[in-house]
Amino acid sequence: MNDKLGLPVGTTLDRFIMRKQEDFPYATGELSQLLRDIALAAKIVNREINRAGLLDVTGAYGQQNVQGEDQQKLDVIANIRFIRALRNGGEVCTIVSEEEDGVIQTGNTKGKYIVAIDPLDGSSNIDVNVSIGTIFSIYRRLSDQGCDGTMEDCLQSGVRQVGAGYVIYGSSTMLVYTTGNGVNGFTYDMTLGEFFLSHPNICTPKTGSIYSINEGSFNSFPDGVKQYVNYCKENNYSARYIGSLVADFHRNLLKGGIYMYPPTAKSPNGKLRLMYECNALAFIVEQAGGKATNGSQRIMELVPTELHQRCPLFIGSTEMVNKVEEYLKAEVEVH
Ligand code: P6P
Repeated sequence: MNDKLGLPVGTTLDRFIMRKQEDFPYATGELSQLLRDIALAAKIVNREINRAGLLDVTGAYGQQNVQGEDQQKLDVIANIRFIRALRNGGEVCTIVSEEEDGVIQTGNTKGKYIVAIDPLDGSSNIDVNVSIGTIFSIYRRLSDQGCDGTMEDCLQSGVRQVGAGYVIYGSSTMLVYTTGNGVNGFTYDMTLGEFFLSHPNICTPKTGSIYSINEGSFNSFPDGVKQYVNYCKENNYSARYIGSLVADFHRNLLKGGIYMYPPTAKSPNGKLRLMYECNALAFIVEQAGGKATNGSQRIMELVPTELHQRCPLFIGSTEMVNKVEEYLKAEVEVH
């Protein structure tokens, strides 16, 4: 199989990035270098995760992040590794990280790019050996080069992303990303230390029969979501919920399905963060032919006002997202 460029499965990530760059006559290579920097950090974090059980870097770090969530040791390690790789790479002026209260200025004042990142999502699953992931969005800065990135640079809508991707540290480690021309997946070969093109030109099925949601919160779901969950049961869909966003999203992307994190009593605005979870996965799923909304609005058109703001997320196969939106719309019309 080949991707849109005709590059064969087995092409290295580096060669793929170079060929993609050739397609952009005015590309000067900075975005390509940024992607390489992310891949480098992913390799390092992958090694730390694989050794976690042996090096006693599992478990809680003993502090909480800005979200008030207990940081895991690997959360902190991953955050340090990605910030270091982006700082040393030189292309990124400012970073928004789930693990940091405010923005991180890298000192690369000539850097053209902003990165919003969840260095290690689902980290509570680390100790029980469940797949976890890194999620990232890339934006061009709006401010002039020569100074630190601004808050306006960081609070851009998802439609302004120039790149987005995730790393899934699972039965195999994969990097899946888009720069706005389709979605491609690369599988990591630890023996060679390389990512190889394994899933060229990923297209997600228009519909599916897998639904992912934490039904433990069913009683506090909006009525429209309750009705859709019951619709899934009546149609004998499969309930698949790993509790790790990247793992649930990746399976649904390849097989067809929908992941939902609606407003709940515990998380009235949903649990997932717009800047470094929802926007990135929304860009990917749209590039793969799917859909991502907050139940009524396109995720990528939401205008961010805070770095760590949360939003409800309905993401996956277009026809499945449309269906839950029908139930939610009917709920609104009834009230
Ligand atoms: P709940 C992990 O903490 C995470 O951010 C996502 O990876 C995951 O899908 C979700 O939260 C799980 O949340 O409330 O169902 O445990």
